[in-house]
Amino acid sequence: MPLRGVRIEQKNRRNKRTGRGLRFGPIEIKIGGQRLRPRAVRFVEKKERIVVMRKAITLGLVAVVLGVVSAPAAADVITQTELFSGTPDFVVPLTFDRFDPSMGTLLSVEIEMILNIDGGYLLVDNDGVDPAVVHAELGSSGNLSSVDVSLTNVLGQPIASNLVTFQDDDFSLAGEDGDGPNNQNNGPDEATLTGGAYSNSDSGFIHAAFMGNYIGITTFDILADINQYFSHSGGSGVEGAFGPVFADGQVTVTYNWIVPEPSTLSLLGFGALALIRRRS
Ligand SMILES: [Ca+2]
Ligand SMILES: [Ca+2]
Repeated sequence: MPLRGVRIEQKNRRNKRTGRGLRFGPIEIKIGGQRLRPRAVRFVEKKERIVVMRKAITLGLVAVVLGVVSAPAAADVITQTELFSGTPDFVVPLTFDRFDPSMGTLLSVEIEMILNIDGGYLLVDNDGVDPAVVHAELGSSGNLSSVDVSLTNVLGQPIASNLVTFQDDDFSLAGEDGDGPNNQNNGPDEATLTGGAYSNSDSGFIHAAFMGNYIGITTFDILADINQYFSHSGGSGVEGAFGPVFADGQVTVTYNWIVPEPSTLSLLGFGALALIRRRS
């Protein structure tokens, strides 16, 4: 059972007077970073240590009670997912609800983008005299943006600003076999990367400085900008022919939040403090 904000510490210390061995220092109980009973550092005898340990166990039990009631009474998650699909290039606005502050306290906001591709092709044709090894990539790139909210993550970087889902392959192409520029003949100087189903994603938690953007009773839009992506490299005499991929995916906004119950907390807190005072 977690003891939220409660620490029971006892450090080993070297006896400065005799310089011998390690001895137990005083037990310290801290709640919320505050020491419960401030004591000077001193060395305690074994018998006294047992008494102190018993006191610590009693206080620990109180702390357990405190820990239980001070834990969020209702931690919850709200997840909203909006879908997109089509043949790139396209831009689609995705609309989400802000977090209603009357419900409780917003702890974090996570944004995730998933981008799937399927189909399409990239043909590479060597028109140079020398054979060439060509690296080909085929896919789609996705970019999220918004004028309503910030998409900056906890490291200060934009979330899903350039998410690329692609497949790639390397082809050994023979030298030009006679098709010439702007023409292909399915010869040994050509190869085709045929599009299949692939997926990629990017996600991150919104920087605390921008969480306020997500609080309110209105909605906000995120623009998903989806584009074709292809490239080939490895032969300067290579030309390409291209068929577009189909893309689909989703953007998910997740709110982690709690409902604090301050009245119950303070009542039990006072009760526990009274118990601590009576026993110490
Ligand atoms: Ca050729
Ligand atoms: Ca050609």
